[in-house]
Amino acid sequence: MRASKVHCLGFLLFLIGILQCKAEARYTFVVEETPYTRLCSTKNILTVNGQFPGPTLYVHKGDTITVDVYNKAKYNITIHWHGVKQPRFPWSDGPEFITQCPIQPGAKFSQKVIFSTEEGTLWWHAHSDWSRATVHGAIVIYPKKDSSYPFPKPDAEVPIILGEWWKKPIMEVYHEMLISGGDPNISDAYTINGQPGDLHPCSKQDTFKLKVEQGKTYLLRIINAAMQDLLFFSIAKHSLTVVATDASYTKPLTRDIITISPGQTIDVLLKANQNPDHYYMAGRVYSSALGVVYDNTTTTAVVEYFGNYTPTSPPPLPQLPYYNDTSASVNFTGSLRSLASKEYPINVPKNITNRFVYTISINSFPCPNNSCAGPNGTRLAASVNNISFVNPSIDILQAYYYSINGVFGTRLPSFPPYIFNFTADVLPLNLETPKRGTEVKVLKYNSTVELVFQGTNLLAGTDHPMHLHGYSFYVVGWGLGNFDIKRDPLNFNLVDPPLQNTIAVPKNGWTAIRFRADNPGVWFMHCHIERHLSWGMDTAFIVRNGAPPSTQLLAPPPDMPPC
Ligand SMILES: [Cu+2]
Repeated sequence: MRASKVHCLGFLLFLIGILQCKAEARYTFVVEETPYTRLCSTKNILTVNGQFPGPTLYVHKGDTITVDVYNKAKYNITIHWHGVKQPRFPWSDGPEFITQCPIQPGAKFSQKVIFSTEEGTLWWHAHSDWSRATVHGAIVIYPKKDSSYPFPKPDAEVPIILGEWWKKPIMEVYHEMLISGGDPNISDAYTINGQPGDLHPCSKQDTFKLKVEQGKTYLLRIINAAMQDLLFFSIAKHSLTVVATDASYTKPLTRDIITISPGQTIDVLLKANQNPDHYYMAGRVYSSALGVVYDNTTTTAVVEYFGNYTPTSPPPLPQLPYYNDTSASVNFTGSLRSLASKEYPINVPKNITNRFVYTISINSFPCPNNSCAGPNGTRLAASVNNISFVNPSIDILQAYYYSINGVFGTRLPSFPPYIFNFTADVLPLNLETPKRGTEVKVLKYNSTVELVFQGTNLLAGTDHPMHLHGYSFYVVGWGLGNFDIKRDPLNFNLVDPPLQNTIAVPKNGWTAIRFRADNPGVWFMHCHIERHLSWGMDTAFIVRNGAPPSTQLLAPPPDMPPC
């Protein structure tokens, strides 16, 4: 009797073990250099498991997984799970010098990835130097097993990863920019699922093809993994119905063209409802900065209907907006709405504890003898409330957790330190130079935040896709020109604002977001245009612990990469 009880207990523990193994799946990411050929030339790129784009992670809402990241390359690396909130566990969030020091060549870091409220599409990418150009992949988050989509189940699902390719090694492009102080080299092509497409040399045979059957519906999980630019995207003779962005469902929005900013994900339904034929899908840059060079090429893939027919040659190309068509961009982005239904309710903070206005600017520092490659011999920079972010010596999370002084400051201004006509055509030169610093903002647990990003026209006003780690936020308002603190809040959308982790603040305009600071930790916030990030358009929130232990930071894992 006694023995059988023990046996039962043993069997029960065995079962629980199996269940846990199932809930906590393990993946291996080996970061290594792999030769890839694009645009008629071959170079070594950093990959995960030899793949470009990298492997797709498939999870269900609420899963926790572990990814064992092995660095077999000769560069430092970190991996970030973009849009995954990692409740109470910033330790494996990934941004270099914010939540960890890099994984050094030969080292390994086991990263726990904790999914909670996210459902839809996210992605993972490197978060050190510019390695994310090729080190990235999709994350597909299915609904919980007993649940389904808030739209008819599509017949098939396909990740569409938009990327950016340089013939030069990306580290060279990055280091040349740092040394010269000027703009980086523009890319040679954009890519769809790693391929530049038919309009580029030596590319046609490998162009990505989406095979479709007439009458069926396809869920395209579109990710903008490009480094430097917002992109317009469209499919010839087909409309796209947006159903989610940044792993949060939206009211269906049907458009011929979408705009997607670096960091953002957009799920769309594509109905194969045209004559069986070949049709191009295409992506092209939306670049709003005056006088800044950009990659003006078009990337394509082909939607190919099954059946016996002679395809139109070449296939029809979609019409994309002009390169600097700000109204096309804001018209789309400003039309996104949360589902805000009974099954998918929203929870916009109404009583605001913390009100902030952050200017986001392109700046410049003087150079000795005007010897840099920025405007008038200066060095290009960028800032948040006039502070250009400097990477600390060790990561901010470690310094905060172990109370190590002198690593970061907590004095990021809550409001712009200088008030001027932020979006004027001409601005005094003396406003161009920011301060340098590693300043963050500390928030009380469960306090609420309303943050207005105010774009400025210093040097060259442009769109800034601002990304916050550890949270999704409600985009409650936006406008062109200067934010009016009295008038504009009256028009905020508190009914069905979209819930996003990245929002493109329009050129010479502003965007207001709200969130509740209920995830303790250190959370990076930065522009997702890679050169702006490198120039200092970055800061972080430190969200303090709450009183109950269940609202406090979890302990660090034993294998945090050493600084
Ligand atoms: Cu930016």
